[in-house]
Amino acid sequence: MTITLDRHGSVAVLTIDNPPVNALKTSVRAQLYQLVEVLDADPEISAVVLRGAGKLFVGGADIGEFDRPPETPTLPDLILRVEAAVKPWVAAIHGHALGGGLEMALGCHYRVAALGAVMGLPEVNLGIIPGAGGTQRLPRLIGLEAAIPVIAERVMLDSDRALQLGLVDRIIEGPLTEGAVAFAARLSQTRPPAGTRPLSDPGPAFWEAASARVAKAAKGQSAPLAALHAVRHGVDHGCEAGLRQERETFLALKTTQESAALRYLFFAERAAPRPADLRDVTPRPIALVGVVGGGTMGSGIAAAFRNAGVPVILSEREAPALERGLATLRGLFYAAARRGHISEAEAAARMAGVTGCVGLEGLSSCDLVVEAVFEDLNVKRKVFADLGRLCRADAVLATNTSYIDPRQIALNLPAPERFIGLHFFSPAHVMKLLEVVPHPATSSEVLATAFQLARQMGKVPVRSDICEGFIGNRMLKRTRVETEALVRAGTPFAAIDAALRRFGFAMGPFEMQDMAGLDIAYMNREAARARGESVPEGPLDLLVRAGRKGIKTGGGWYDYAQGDRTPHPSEAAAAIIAPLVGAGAPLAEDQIVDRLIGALADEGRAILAEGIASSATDIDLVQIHGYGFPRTKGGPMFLTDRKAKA
Ligand code: T1G
Repeated sequence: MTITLDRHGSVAVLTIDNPPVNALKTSVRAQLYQLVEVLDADPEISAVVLRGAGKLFVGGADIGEFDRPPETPTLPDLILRVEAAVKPWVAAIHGHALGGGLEMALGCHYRVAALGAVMGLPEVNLGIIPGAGGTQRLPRLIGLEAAIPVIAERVMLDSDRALQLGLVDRIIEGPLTEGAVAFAARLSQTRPPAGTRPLSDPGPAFWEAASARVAKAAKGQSAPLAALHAVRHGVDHGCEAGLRQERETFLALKTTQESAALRYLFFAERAAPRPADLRDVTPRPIALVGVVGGGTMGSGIAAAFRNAGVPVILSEREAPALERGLATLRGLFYAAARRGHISEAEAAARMAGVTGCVGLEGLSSCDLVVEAVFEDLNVKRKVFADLGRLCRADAVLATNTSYIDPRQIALNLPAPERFIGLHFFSPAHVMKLLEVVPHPATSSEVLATAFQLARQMGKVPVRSDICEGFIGNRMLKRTRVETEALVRAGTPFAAIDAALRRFGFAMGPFEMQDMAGLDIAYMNREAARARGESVPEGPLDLLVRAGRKGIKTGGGWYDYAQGDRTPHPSEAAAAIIAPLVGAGAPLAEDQIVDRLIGALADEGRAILAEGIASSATDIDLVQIHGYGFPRTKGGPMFLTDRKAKA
């Protein structure tokens, strides 16, 4: 049974026990629907408390059920039935009450909450809108001003705020169930005003401001504005009409590719830190991390560990470089405080958890050391030779290399079973992707430790076997080959950027190169040429040789005004690359997109076939969390797979 019924005097306590998040799957709804009838008819029962087992109330409807038509009783049916119950129902909320879970609580006549509970309607994250009354009942309980950010802008409410707004009738400081029962036992048979009372229209200016705000926060996703329209429909046409329109919109959005993509990523991101083959392996405790190198990557990696509460020692070769690294770290924490992401006190605490050392000796007590020095094999080899001598035999040693073969780096390292590649993406304290690149000798315990750390840091870890560029940069290299071929054949690079921006990328590949710096790719091309690989002279080579390395030199593919990152068409760049630009007919926008997404998927299939990636989903996670692939498209593998099935 997933619902248990206990009697506390005249109060019935119903407990939903459907791990892991008490999702309101069909069988749970059916049992609850029957229990409304039973409890209404029971003369011994004066009130009902509804609670969740485990760490939360209810995490929502069961997202896993969304690929098939809803089964009865639907959640709206159940909520209407509870709302019409003869006996008063009290939702006792702890942990999370999200989506359908909060809608279920809104259908109850009262709500009490434990301290620290979190309530929200995050459906728009899944490309849908609340589909069981949230867009209608919440505004009628707490007002439009407070409800719209929850419904359409992903805002969560904690217990205190919920009490302040009237979403919660009481906060229970002691044991929640006891407090809820005591609250319910005192309820008379009078009812609070129905959650479906009319709402007065705040006028066009309110809706214009709300639409502008919601559209901006939506970042190209369609559900947030649809959620706002559902709220407004109920204001304009009454609650009944609002409930109908909300349900129609929810059912329609559920079948869109955008929602399928977002739900696909929802499950993929949660499964990523817990690969099946490591679920029974105990990770090592990591209480102190050393980071070698205080440059952009090293300071970002140190910040990522500090943001996860792990103490860090930052090591540099000389004091001035160490000071610069510590100053960069301090800047990152206080910038987060200035943006309001953390308090000043938290910024100070994060910085207090960082110590610095000159040289590597100070890292001897670390449980994990991450190397983030210059991308040169000999430099890295030397660092690991010293770490192998100075660090504890059980310390995990990791390289942040983005290109070099970890087997080469660890060539002379004793006990290579503790060695692993942890490829962070810049800025390392922001980007979620972490490519985990095991050495052939890496132990499963060290691998499990890497995945556990990724989870602790809120990162999306993806295991990659060893090839040039691992998964992400290998696919980036393929994109570069394709885009260069398009330019040579006559498609303007600015048209390629525009096409991909309209597809959903934040910026096109050429704008991206200008931001990252063309000289990095140029260096890799020159290194490949030095290895005897055939890398034909390309437009990028001509630009770098002409000193156009991107934003940092005021121009690359585009021109940039001083201190401004806005790309402007460049006659100079066009003249430099003219000898290599073809006179062929430029591709149309959809052809550009098809060609480039097709190339990404083609390289992804090769990566899968070679066993470099474990799954197509992992490849999509790399693209989404490392290279800005639009979430609403799911990833190159998801997209091409759906097209093939269409
Ligand atoms: N349905 C099905 N599975 C879910 C789920 C859900 N709603 N929420 C989580 N899971 C799975 C998840 O995939 C993972 O599976 C496991 O539970 C633990 O998740 C009608 C239409 C509740 C804050 O969007 O935010 O209601 O990998 O690692 O860190 O209007 O889960 O172990 O196999 O995230 O403790 C709206 C989504 C749904 C909330 C718990 N609700 N969930 O966090 O665990 S749509 C949401 C979360 C809806 C109605 C609409 C979090 C959590 P596995 P986890 P956690």
